[in-house]
This record gives sequence, C-alpha cells and structure tokens, in this order.
Amino acid sequence: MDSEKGFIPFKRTSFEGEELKKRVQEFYQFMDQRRSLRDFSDKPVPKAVIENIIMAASTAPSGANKQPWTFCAISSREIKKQIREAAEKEEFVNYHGRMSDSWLEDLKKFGTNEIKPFLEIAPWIIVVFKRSYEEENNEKKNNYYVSESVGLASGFLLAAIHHAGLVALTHTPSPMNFLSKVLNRPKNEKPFLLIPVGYPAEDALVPDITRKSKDEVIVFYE
Ligand code: IYR
Repeated sequence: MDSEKGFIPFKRTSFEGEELKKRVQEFYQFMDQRRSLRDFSDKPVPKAVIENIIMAASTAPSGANKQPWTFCAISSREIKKQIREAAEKEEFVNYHGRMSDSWLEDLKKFGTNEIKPFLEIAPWIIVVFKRSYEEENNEKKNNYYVSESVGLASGFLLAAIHHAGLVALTHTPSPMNFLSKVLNRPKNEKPFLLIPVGYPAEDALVPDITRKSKDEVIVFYE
C-alpha cells in the first residue's frame, strides 16, 4: 500500500504450515493451564513485574483507541485491609439475601463465601477502572465501547499474569463503588474488576471443573 499521511507500514513476523499449527496448539495448551485462584502466597512480587504486566494489558484494542482504562496497583497493607473490610461487608449482604437461591447453588462448587482473606494475603491487588468519558478544557468527551474495551484489556492482563507464572482472581465484590472512595478516583472512572495477583499458596486448591468442548463453543460456516 502506498504510504498515506498518518499511517505507517505494518511489519510483523507471520507463520505457516506445521510451525503455525504447532504455535497455535502450544498457545492453547498454555492458556488452558490458567486457573482462577483463591489461595495466594504472601510472597512478594516486584513492582516492575506488575508494571510490565499492566503495560501488556494496555496494548489491548479499544474504541477509537481511547484506551479508556486506569489500572490501580495496590501493595499497601493498609489499603488492602480497607478494601477487604469494605468488600466483606458487601459480600455478607450478597451471601445473606442479595443473591438468589439458584445463584448460591451455582456457586457451591467454588466453595466461596463472604470471607475474602486473599484481599490481604496477595501481594498486589489490581483494580481496573473504566473511564466513561474524558474531561478536556471543561468539556466532557465520551469514550466508545468502554466495557468492551476494558474487558479486552482485562483479558490481556490475565494472560500477561499467566505468562509470568503468577496467578489471579477476577473478583467483583458487588457493588464496587467503595473502591472509588478508598482509592480516591475521579468521577469519570468506575470500578470494573478487582484482581488480586501473586504466587499460588503451596497448598492451593482449585475446583474440579471443566471447560466446554470445541463442539460447544465453535460454530463453523464453511
Ligand atoms: N462476588 C461473590 C460471589 C461470586 C459470584 C460469581 I458469578 C462467582 O463466579 C464467584 C463468586 C464472591 O466473590 O464471593
């Protein structure tokens, strides 16, 4: 393509044949090892590692490239404690009335309850915020496809954490507005996901559950 103003050539290695098949198979097998963890070790993870993981997440595509996200990375014991206390308060109400019987039934295999020690044990909590608008010269400018964009960035974040050999939990204490207060976030940001990150505890357990088969998740039209 002729060069056009505002565009640069796209250059990237591509693969074919057996190498292509091997790569996609290995990547699938690698991703299939990812699990959501609730049993964390308190072993520290360097700040530079978290920073890199977040920058990998921030390479996600977004509506009009607005990158409508902020990642708050918390290692402060005091703030983690505040988050745990506020989350457990909300979760108590969830588990004792706010969630339906069928929801509670669906959660049985995960063994969850309102007690969330991982919020203090994990060395880092990443709170992903979505930015629904930007304020420029006192003017509100809406972002586009904000939940889709921030969902994609969160997926990239989980993949980067997995690639680092670390583990995470996608946690959504609900409602989550206490996070805006505790972290002193501006009005245009709303909490999207809370993700503890760290090493797994030595005796960590995960639920014995399976993923859907390819016949259940893919429909080809050839
Ligand atoms: N937020 C609660 C309940 C919960 C909801 C779903 I959907 C899960 O997949 C797991 C838990 C909690 O974190 O305990």
